[in-house]
Amino acid sequence: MSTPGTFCPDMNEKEIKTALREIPLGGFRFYQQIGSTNDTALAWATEGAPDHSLVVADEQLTGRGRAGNTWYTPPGAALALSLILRPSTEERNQVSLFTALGALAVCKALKEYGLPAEIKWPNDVLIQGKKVAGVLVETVWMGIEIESLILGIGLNVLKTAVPTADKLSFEATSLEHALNHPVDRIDLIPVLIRHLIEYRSILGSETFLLEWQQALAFSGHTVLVWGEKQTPTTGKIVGLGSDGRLVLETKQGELVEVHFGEVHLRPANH
Ligand code: BT5
Repeated sequence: MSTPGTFCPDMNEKEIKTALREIPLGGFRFYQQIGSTNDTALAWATEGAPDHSLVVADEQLTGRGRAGNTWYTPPGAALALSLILRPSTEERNQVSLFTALGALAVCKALKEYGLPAEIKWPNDVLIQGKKVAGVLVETVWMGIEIESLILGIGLNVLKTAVPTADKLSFEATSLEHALNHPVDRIDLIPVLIRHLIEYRSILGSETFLLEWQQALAFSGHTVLVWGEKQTPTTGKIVGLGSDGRLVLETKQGELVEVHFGEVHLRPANH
């Protein structure tokens, strides 16, 4: 792992491939500049990319978040990657857990850098209450079956990755800011992919749900949630249901399960 003295700001295909040599990838594509790694991965998946094929880009011009939100990935500063997964029959029934898989892997990777990270349910990773990463899972359908999943992760590594406040709906940060020194993005890629593969092997298990629950941001605190399918609800986060839905306890003592999907969550005092 890099120390500040060995910091290397550039990313190039050869070095990433070398860093990934021990990771069992199905394929690998690197782009200095791209529209969105998820779009490229979606197209590659449709063309038959094998399981665990990876798309990495230095810069995204049309990086996406959920529901048409923009995800900013300026050059030389962030990680933007998409992993193509060919789900097993069992995994097809657990599609809603892949967002957590991505978020958990980011948390575990950041832990290796000494950073305690938390998951703002469902898809944000926070350090010190600020967003450092976002996860976007998209699906490729074949008839009525999910044929592939695209697990996209955007992570602010250097300070220059963080957009200006006018572009944000929630405060953001970077690894560099939190650690007070820069981090080599190339070192981070295999760490992250290793944890993605590890969590995939225990998807939906008790350990998976427990680690997810332990990583929940604002646990025990009152939050407001709202979304496309979710009526605005205020309640205290009490944990996760057996299928990974967030469970809130309202002021009246009622337990409410939050729908998966385009859900927004804010601490009630935000
Ligand atoms: C997400 O959406 O957080 C999912 C972001 C996924 C990005 C990755 S990068 C690789 C892959 N390729 C893609 O095109 N996408 C994926 P959401 O929860 O909707 O949050 C989006 C919101 O986060 C925006 O509306 C901004 O407010 C904020 N945002 C945008 N860029 C950010 C950044 N670099 N850091 C922190 N917040 C950001």
